[in-house]
Amino acid sequence: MFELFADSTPNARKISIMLEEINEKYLVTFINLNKGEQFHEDFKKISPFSKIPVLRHENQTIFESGAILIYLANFSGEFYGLNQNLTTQWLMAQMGYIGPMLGQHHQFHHYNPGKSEFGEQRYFKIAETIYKNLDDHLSNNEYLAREYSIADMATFPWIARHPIHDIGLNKYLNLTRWYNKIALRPAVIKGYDLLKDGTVPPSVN
Ligand SMILES: N[C@@H](CCC(=O)N[C@@H](CS)C(=O)NCC(=O)O)C(=O)O
Repeated sequence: MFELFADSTPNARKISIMLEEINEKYLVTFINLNKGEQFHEDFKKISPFSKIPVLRHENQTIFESGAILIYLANFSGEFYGLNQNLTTQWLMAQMGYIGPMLGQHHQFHHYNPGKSEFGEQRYFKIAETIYKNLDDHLSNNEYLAREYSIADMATFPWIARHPIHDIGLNKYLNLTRWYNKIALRPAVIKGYDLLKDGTVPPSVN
């Protein structure tokens, strides 16, 4: 049995999607970020930077969503792809670039508009470039790393925030094709609804 410490955010959804994909049972322990529960001393013992997600399995806990996905891929023997270097490369691109940059775009463009014109413009442009670069790559690749893998599971919940990005996902045909295909997977639909409150991946208009 796995225990996932999470709130309904893209980084946490990566893990619930993977747990559904490998058909493992898991309990979600809700860490309410708005209430600052990530800063509780007990939680800090398993998450030194006070971030979700954290996964508990048997006698160990793991923080950092990329590390958790690799752990689960090794545990299950699934979704690391035939070429693990390729999968790791795209997973790390999500962890080190796509996630952090789109996260800044959320902050400046959506949650705090009007506070910094520079921040808004900088991260809007970067978000647009990320859409374009992913679209280019997906123009001759079905998935990020050949087969459907933890790299796609890591990236999907970030692109699923497209309604707040205001970039216009529908202009990027290859990225939209990839997004729609993943959004139809039963495990993705179940895992996306991490808190079981009926949340579904947003459709592309
Ligand atoms: N690199 C980390 C990032 C984790 C992260 O930023 N989590 C956010 C939610 S998506 C969080 O816990 N934020 C709480 C805070 O910053 O106080 C990972 O991928 O696990």
